[in-house]
Amino acid sequence: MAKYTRGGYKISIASIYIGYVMVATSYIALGGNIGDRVVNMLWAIAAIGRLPETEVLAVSGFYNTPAVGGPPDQPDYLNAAARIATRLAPPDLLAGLLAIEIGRGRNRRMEQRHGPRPIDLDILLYADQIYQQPHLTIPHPRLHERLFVLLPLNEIAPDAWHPVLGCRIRELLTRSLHRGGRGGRRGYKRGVSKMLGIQEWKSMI
Ligand code: A4P
Ligand code: MG
Repeated sequence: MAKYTRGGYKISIASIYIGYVMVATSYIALGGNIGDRVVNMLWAIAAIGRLPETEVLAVSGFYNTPAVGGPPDQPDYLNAAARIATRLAPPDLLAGLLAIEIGRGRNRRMEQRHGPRPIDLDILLYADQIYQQPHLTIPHPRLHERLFVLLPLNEIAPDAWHPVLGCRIRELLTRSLHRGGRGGRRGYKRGVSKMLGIQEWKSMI
């Protein structure tokens, strides 16, 4: 597909334009393991929907997942994925997500790497773009390694395309489940479970 570069990121000519501003479909990972995890998740979803020029199109169920990495004995996470439509460029979308994290009490200065946090919002995919800057990498560089990302993402976007690995999310999930080990099938059996289906959490709003 023909592409040109503007402002450091590639724009596909297949992207949709409404007026003069491109609308991109993007996928966001949500995760947190401090406080009331369900409330934090619902709060973050609502806040994403209030970002300028952004609409939440779909959200997966909420998954209870054992922590991967970080300090020992940190609490389980709640993880989910959301599909959004946005006119924000990737750096502006990231800035919006970081502001939401801070609004929910996240304080990076006090955190250990991969340590407990009320809410973490990562950009997984942005249209079919590959974006590499010092503070932002899209697709998210660890998307394909993590069952806690792939399970919810596959629920809402099995056919979404990973532009670096050249395959669909459903294939990445299948590979991850068959790999075994920490993020694979054995990890799944060790405690990843769907805590709330979409209808269940929607009924809580
Ligand atoms: N950054 C670069 N690319 C991106 C992107 N695509 N989306 C930069 C968002 N941010 C991106 O992230 C550090 C910096 O990465 C950001 O300031 C941004 O400039 P952070 O949110 O401060 O820290 P982090 O999330 O701890 O770092 P990292 O390395 O992104 O960690 P991961 O990979 O997100 O893992 N276990 C379970 N079960 N569930 C989880 O959700 N999450 C983590 C964090 C570890 N273990 C987990 C979970
Ligand atoms: Mg993050």
